[in-house]
Amino acid sequence: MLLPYITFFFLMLRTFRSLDTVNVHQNISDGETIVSGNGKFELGFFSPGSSKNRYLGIWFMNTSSQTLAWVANRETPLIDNSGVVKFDNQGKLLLVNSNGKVIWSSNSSASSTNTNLVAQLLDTGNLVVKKENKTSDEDFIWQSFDYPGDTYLPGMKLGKNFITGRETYLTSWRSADDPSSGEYTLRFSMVNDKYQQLYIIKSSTIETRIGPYNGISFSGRPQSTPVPAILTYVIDMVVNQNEMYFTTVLIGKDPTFMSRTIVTSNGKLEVSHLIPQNREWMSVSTVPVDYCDNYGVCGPYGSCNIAISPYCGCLKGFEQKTSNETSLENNTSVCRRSIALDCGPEEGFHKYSSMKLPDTENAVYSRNMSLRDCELACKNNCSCTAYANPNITTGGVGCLLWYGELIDVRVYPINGQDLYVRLAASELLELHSSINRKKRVVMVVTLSISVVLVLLGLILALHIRRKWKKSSRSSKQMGSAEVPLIGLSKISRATNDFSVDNKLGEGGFGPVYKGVLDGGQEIAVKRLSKSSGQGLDEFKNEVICIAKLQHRNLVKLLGYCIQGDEKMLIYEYMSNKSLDSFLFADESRKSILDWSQRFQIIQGIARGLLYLHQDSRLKVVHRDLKAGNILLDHFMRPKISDFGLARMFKEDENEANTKRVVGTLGYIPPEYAVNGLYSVKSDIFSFGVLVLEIVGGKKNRGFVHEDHDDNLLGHAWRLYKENKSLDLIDECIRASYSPSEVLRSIHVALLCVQQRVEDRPDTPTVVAMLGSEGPLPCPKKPAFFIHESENNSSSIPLLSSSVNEITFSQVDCR
Ligand code: ACK
Repeated sequence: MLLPYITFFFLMLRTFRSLDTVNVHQNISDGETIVSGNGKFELGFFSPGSSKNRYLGIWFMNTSSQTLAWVANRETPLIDNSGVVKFDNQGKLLLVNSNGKVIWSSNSSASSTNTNLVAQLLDTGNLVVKKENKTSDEDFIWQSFDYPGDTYLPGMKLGKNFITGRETYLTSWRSADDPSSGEYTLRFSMVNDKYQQLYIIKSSTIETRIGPYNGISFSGRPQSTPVPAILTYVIDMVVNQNEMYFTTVLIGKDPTFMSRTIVTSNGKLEVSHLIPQNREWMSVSTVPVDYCDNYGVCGPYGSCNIAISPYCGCLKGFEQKTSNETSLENNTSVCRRSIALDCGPEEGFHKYSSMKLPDTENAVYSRNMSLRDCELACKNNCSCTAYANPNITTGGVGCLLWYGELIDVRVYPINGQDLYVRLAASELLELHSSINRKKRVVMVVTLSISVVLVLLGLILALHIRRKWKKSSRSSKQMGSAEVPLIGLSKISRATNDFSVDNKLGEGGFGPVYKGVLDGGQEIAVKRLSKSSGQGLDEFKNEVICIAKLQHRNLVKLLGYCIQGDEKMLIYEYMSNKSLDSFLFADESRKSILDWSQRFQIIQGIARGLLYLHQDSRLKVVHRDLKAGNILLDHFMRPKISDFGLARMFKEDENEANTKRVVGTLGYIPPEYAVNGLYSVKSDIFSFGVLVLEIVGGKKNRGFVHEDHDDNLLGHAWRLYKENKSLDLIDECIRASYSPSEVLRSIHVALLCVQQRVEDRPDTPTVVAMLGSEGPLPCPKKPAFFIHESENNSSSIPLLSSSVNEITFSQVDCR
């Protein structure tokens, strides 16, 4: 008897879960959830960590462990599963316990009673109350983004509304088990006319200052791991009479990308990105980073430098107080002016470069003042102690004037700013003459060294000249390659002298190293071994060919190097390496690539090929398309690499002939293996093999089956004829695949590996067939190689004849 009710209950639950909206007649009970339209966020009841308390919250979906983005009743937990969210027609969300007592309310109200009100969980993770058909921010009656907990999500505004007085800031959780307000907050500087900076505050003490805002980001936030090139964070700073806030906007749409920023319960601000492959959060930047991030740690006029010991010193023109002075004054300040100011006309400013600008609480900002006017304004006011232009985007316009002590200054190794500090005339004179003295000493030393160097140089010149002539001859042959020539020393530095630790692997033509250029860019260096088969011709070919090509599915060549005997290609670094390192690996690595990723990889490779064959400035046949030559970036997007064997065709040229058959067995089409004929259809054949390998997770060459001797192509054809194509699928993705996409991929692959060139589809057709759902032509028996016997050492494979007899299919075929 109970069964129908239980079934009905689960049906209700499932229907409910797919909704992102509830109206005034619907309640949400513990156990029920609503899901944002894009499937990224879910709202419902949860218990954090080991706690038994129940809370209403919003969490990220598809993460390996539950990650909360917002909690409603963080201070008033429910002690059992009886919680219900009600929603009244005045726009109020109410959380009610088993006694009917309201334990949390959104405290919002619509201007009039309205039955068309809805509560909706938006794609951004924002829970909003609004009239049913309203979409804009201003129309929301209430939104959870105005009441954040410890998490900042892109699109949220942190700051203050001067009209309502509401301040929006983050507050840490007490602990992982307890979302109630912890000790730490992240707040914007709150005085209306102050320049923008952020503080991490413990109770009411500033722990760390992040900023000031430099027009692009908050200085003092460490360089985070770069977001993928197609995504950019833009900080939007809004300051007007009514409000002052900042928000971040993600530009460039990668639907899988998720980011969050939290204040942890131990007072750190942490930015993390979700890694789609393992659904785990990767921390990309954390503040505070080091000792110098402790707010004001070196006292007023002190300067912290993490690169020297001790970290704390005084700004130039200031000196350490004696211990007597410090104890007499009974404060922690340790720096004082070496020479007191008298506001005389000779007083001026000393420029400190690469600094974190002092706390702007003591500063006044003028948006339109030039740096020269800024200096004059500071000079004309005896209590002005320093000035700077905080905004690096305005070309020198914008002026901050500090009055009183300069606090929380540090030296940055990179990305610091210029600060001009007022000093007494005699101090400036002393500083500048000591700088001049130093300059003179440096000049004398430099001159003597130069003389010695010139002599040495002359001796070396002849030797270098000889070497240079040799390498420039090679460089000239590169013609008009559109990528820079990079010096060997730079590459050596980037790869730690080609250390074994940096080695990524060994390609056909030599080792590949990971490197990091001086600016921080990660690279992969393909170093052609002297003994390799890739001579100067193939090298030139690869540079000239790929330098002219730019597409998101082709690996990007950043530069090349020819010096002496060394020949190197410098590529963008692909953090997930090659496709074969996933496809043909052990179960756990294989299963990282689920079906939807595999299908996207198939489509990405097809688009890359379309560009090579048709859309680029050249018509290029790759000739060595295989899983090992598909590299995967941070987001598992495929990029075709290794253009050493590629050939450029003239626009009206369709086919070429070679006596030297190159490529990789298992991927070579019959007309090329036997007659040396190649065309874009050779790449189509290799693509077909590759697709079957991606679907099946097995190599074509070396494929064994207990029932027959066919290779993967033969096996796929057998299954196709028996209407069992789905049996081809890699075991470890059985849980994730879409049958229609798998069947379509196999069908298209079989068309690509046809024996006769004219039976294979052209590249635009391949791309179109993969992206549509319409009927497909029927494949004939593919060109598959008879299984090679163990002792067959022939490098040119034997072909089975293709018999054009069966027109039988699973996907509709014409
Ligand atoms: O499969 P893998 O780990 O990925 O091993 C090979 C190895 O170098 C020899 O080709 C890796 N490799 C090649 N080019 C790149 C690149 N641009 N970024 C990262 N790894 C690369 C490849």
